[in-house]
Amino acid sequence: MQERLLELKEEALAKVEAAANLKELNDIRVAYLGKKGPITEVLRGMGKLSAEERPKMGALVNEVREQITEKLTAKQELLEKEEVERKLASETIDVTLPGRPVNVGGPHPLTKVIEEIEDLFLGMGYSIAEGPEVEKDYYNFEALNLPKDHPARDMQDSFYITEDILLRTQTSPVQARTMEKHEGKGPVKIICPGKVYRRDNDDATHSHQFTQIEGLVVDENIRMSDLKGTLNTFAKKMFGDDREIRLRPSFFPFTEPSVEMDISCFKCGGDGCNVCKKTGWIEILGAGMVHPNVLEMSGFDSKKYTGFAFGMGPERIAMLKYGIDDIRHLYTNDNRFIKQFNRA
Ligand code: 2NM
Repeated sequence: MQERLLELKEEALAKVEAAANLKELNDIRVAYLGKKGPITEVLRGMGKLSAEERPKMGALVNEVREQITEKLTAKQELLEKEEVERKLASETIDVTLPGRPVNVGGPHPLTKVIEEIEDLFLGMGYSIAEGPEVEKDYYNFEALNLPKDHPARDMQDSFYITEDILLRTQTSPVQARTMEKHEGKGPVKIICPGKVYRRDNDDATHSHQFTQIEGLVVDENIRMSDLKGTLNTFAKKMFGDDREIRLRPSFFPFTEPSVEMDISCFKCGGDGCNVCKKTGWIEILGAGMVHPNVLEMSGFDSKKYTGFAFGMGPERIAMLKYGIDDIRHLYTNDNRFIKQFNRA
């Protein structure tokens, strides 16, 4: 029995010595010292020994186990240390290497124009109103004096989702909703920036999705002169102090009378150049006095209240301002394009 124990000890110590990794070491630990291992088996056989031999053998078993355990622990420490050293060697970082360049973007030109217009109107006491892009036919058309079968609905081919739900074709439904919320009481003084959608084939000047900013003021005694003064201030703040404006008669179903506003060309000052197509004037926005039908449908007494409204396209303004020749540049998000507006 003693011989068998010493044999097992030598065997175990040799294997521990030869173990190549922690997994092998653990397997050896289980094989020799575990409950089903040969040493436990020797212990079990001790019942057959005489009372004299039993303590001696017990002591020997304990000594053998201790020696194996000691060797295991030492080997484990060695293997762990080797592993750490291997890791350190393979994961060295050369702190002198230059960093990888980060492709930094910049503010999007469209965002810049929208924020500039927003700031300008906020400074004149307007609030910003927002609403859903998936809109009811009622707010998008009906409440804006465009009843079903109105010929002007053809002007805006729309993305319909159901018979009476569509992607809004303008931001004016937000204004109809806001007026409704006021329950017939003024003043209303808002701008509505946001995305709109029209069924159009994309090209250099058209996009099926673009942005609009529309403004609305409703109160007692709002007149055309208020609209004109507001637009004049806007034109000068946005395009330069020496801008002049001119209003041309136009038509929109939701305003009467309706106008279009031109500004004197900010590039040539009115002499005629490539930006203004030799006319000296650049068309910027549409506007007008809110149609009484629109006021009434949104709950305002059109005998007591009047209002003006205007609408513009930030894409067009951004393209004019930055000399962008294709609207699609604003949507392809090529960083080489966007980066150029960091400083402007
Ligand atoms: C424009 C031109 C003229 C407009 C009208 C309204 C509302 F809701 F008050 F009826 N919102 N926006 C309007 C008027 C928009 O865009 C070229």
